[in-house]
Amino acid sequence: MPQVTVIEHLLLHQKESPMATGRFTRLLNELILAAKIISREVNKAGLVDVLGFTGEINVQGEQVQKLDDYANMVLIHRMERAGVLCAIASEENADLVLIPDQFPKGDYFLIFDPLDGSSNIDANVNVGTIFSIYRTKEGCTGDKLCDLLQRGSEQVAAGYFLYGTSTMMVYTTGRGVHGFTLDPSVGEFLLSHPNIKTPETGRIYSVNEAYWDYWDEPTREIVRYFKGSDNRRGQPYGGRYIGSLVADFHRNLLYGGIFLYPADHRDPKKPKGKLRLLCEASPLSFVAAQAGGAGSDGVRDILSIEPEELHQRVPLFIGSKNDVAMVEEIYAKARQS
Ligand code: FBP
Repeated sequence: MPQVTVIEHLLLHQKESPMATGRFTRLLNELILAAKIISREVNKAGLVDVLGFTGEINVQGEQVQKLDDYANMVLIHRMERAGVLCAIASEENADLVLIPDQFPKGDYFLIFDPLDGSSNIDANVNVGTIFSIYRTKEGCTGDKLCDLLQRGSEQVAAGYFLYGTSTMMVYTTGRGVHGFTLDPSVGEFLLSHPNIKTPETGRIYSVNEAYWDYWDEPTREIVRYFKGSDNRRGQPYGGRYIGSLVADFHRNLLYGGIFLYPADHRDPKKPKGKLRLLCEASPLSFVAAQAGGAGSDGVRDILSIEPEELHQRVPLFIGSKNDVAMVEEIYAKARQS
């Protein structure tokens, strides 16, 4: 297969998009550079002082991992200088990160989870960077949150970098989903998975069943559906759970399956599950939808949710479309009964 780089692929696709200007390519170029720097650090994590905690607690109430902090710093440093952004939002920062005055600004808004799966970093398990890109609303300056919060269906691009056996980039600009693998010998992401399509019915379910006691009855019925034989497959789905959303999502995208992080009814603080709408659920739901899959909060399409807060959380059911539809069906039946 001819070696196609991300930028070449983008330029090829750009011709199809009247809105495309060089600015988006510039944004993606900076994002790719940041991911290469993070990938280098992740790959040698055990050899340099980036394992463990910084001692700080982040806006999510979680202990900050050194590598998470490093990834966040690298991304903000690179993206501030991209010259095409009006603002940045990170899972690690309580508020918007505005572009310093010394740098040129633009009309793109970037949201990211700098290192997803942080609880797995020290154990050398796959982690990733998730990103989501919007354009500021017409006539808005882009430095106020209200200007920037938009439904997932308004994303102009989204995707993730997966730091695993190899480092991959998977993204969509609304024209299908494409995967690239980093070739360290040339330092380039090369096209390895063109036009990814996910099976309509999966064969894997990914959920942390340790929360069984904290789920409501319809949620338990859903998990029973996937782990039993009384389902569309007529046999149990395979149970796989890495505990890194980006890694679980990627495997299920390729093989077919569903990732579930239901609402937790134990702790009133987490009525809506754990995962963040803007930096996790929306970007991955855009990728899923573009690959023929879907993302839902159990009731509605994640891409239709109007965000109210920067760090808003949602229950997440994402992957093969027939499996996500089954989740919504079981919750709908429970609401009617
Ligand atoms: P962060 O690591 O970005 O905070 O993401 C949350 C996450 O680690 C997901 O990657 C993963 O799917 C989930 O939390 C695991 O949660 P739990 O340990 O409750 O199963």
